[in-house]
Amino acid sequence: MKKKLVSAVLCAAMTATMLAGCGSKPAEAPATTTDTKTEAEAPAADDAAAEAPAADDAAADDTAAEAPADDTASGEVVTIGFAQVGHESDWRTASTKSCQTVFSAENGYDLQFVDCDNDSAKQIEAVRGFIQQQVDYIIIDPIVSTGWDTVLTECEEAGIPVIVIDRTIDDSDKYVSWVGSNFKTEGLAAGEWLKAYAAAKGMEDVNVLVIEGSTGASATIGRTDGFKEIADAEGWNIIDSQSGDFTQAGGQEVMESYCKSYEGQFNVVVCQNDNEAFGAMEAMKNAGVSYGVDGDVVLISFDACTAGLEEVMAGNITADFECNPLAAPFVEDVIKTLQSGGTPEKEVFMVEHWYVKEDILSDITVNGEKQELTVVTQEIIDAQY
Ligand code: GYE
Repeated sequence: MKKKLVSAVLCAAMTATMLAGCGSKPAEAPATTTDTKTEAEAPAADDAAAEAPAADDAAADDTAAEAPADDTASGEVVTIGFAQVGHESDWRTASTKSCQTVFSAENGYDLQFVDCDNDSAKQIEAVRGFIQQQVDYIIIDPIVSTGWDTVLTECEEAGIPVIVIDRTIDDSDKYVSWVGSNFKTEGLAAGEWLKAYAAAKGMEDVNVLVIEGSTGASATIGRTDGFKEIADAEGWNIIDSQSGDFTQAGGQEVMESYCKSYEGQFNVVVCQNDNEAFGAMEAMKNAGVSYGVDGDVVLISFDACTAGLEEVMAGNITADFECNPLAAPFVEDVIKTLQSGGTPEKEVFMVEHWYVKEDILSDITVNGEKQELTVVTQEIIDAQY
């Protein structure tokens, strides 16, 4: 089915849901904008332990807001094709689970899920397959940020709205909404944190090795650019920067070669996701390099999924910059807005926190805005995805 009448009451309730936040930290509203991109919201000042019982509140909101997508009168089910990046990381697993949970049969959806295995050609084919199946909506998490205009034009011609999640599409605007994170802000935050940390610890030289994510992914581009902006301004030495493809094996392989090539020359390792950090930790351990809060090497990571936060709490990852994968409730809001004939927000930004173990710094300034650092607790880990 393509169009459905939804009551004004539902419409209002959906707006409430949109503003209610999502997942394990639903009390916080994501930033939204209808025109240009804005920076992600500052992390909440209080830590998760101090937050109101957010999950329960949101669950209540959701219940109030959610009429099942299944039109019970007609028995119609909303069919969604989801072209997912792959299965490379803990973050990806959480993202897939979020979509499968929200777009379940019980909720009135038929979710056609394709794991594109990090293969851009396969992802374009998946989208074409969804067009052939005449699904109602297509969700794309773009493996790479370019090469999209032709297939998005095909979606448009077929009258199928496309919703982009997580990574951005940078060479076409033929999609109705994007829900995700500001990756450049994440990279800037990592840089600003390192700047403040290096000053607090009296680090004289900052010699950095970067393990990038997958080449061409907007998450990689944004985190690299953001961190580099601060590194350049501070005159840090970025010794090398290579892709670990967002995997543990990739992170380990790159770090093994770094340990051989740059023995004794580095004191900071930046991994662009937790899984790469786990691999880098293994490589450093094997090479006899100490890392983390008591080690010789400052280890920075991104994502802050459960296992990543456990390593922060253990003191192995020095700082972890969150990327929230629980976009699906917001995608559902977009779909419900479309169902009711409304115009959804063009961009919805997820809310994120910056996690550390030590409490020597309480905040950093990112894009001229004060942002709190959150000291990881077991309670936070238990609530994380
Ligand atoms: O950081 C990484 C995943 O696109 C933000 O992709 C996502 C990234 C995430 O593989 O773990």
